[in-house]
Amino acid sequence: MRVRSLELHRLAVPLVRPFETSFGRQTGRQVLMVRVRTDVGDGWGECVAGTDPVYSSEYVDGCEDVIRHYLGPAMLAADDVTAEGVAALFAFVIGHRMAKAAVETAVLDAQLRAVDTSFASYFGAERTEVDCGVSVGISPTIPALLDEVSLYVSQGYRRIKLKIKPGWDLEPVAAVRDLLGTDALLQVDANTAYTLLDLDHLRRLDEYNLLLIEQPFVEDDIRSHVSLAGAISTPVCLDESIVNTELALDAIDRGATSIINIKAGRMGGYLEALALHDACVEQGVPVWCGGMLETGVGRAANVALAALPGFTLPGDTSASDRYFAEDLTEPFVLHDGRLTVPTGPGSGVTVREELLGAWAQRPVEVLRAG
Ligand code: OSB
Ligand code: MG
Repeated sequence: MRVRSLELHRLAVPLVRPFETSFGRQTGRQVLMVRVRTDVGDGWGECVAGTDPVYSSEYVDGCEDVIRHYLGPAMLAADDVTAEGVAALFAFVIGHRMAKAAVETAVLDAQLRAVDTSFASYFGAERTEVDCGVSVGISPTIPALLDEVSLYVSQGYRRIKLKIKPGWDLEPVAAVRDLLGTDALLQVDANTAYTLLDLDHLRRLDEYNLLLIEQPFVEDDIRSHVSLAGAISTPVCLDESIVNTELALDAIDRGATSIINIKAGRMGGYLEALALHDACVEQGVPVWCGGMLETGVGRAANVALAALPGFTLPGDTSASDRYFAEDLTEPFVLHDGRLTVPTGPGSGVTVREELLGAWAQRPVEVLRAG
């Protein structure tokens, strides 16, 4: 296909409640949405980068800049663009995976819509619905946390993930384990808030029958994750560190991680995410689908990915109303703790143009060839 233009939409999307992690508290999301307009039709991709470079080195203004100055012009100059060729087209730019993923996903959406194929069938999804978990932020108090967890349990979520940090770990985990009972699926996510000096403290999490502990140490520090994994019985799962398949396989070989959180946005796109999924299936390493507070556009693709056979643990694929009073697309609604995998062409969801206008932070920027 030929890409005629790329549109950069910057939206301010309100959250239904603040979301707090070890790296900060947010009350809304600044979202970059990319629309490609091609000779075979249009496609959308959502950029998962946050407002500030605190989860990864990427941030939304930086993504916009790299698309404007590098990725967009390269794509507009190409005679024949395919989703499978996007990674090679963008290889001259080092890193910037979240920006690359947004553009690649928009191209894939356009490409698949043109041949009436869903993301799910292109990915090789085997399920029509996926088990859903929910990520629960750091609360002001334990009672407030228990209220929030109780709400999600009553809504049917099949797994709870608690954000932890030093000073907010053993106590909230113990209280939630008590609330849920011994067998309910419970895991924790530290978002790099600890160091190896905390090893003895982290070992105390073993008491709570957790599915896993996600990313206790900084993303480059594979060695400390190896040490921790050897010292605790709770499985260690990497998130931030997993930026491509090669590094993931290396971390698995070294014993740093025995479960992988796959986020396509963090890995440069769904094609790289598929490659990692396949490699993990081959190695017998369970994977689950992470999230980045996506609107319906990103959520649709995540739900399709989570329907692949290697995704054996519930993902952070929660319903639209976990984060948004109104979603940018038709809402994703939980049924018996599951979301239905979209079956329509491309992402299978439709962007509500009126919300693009209502949430616009600034006028749409259009990149054209020449
Ligand atoms: O570490 O998984 C994470 C949100 C933003 C950035 C990083 C993370 C998260 C979440 C929420 O945990 C996932 C979601 O519900 O979309
Ligand atoms: Mg995480």
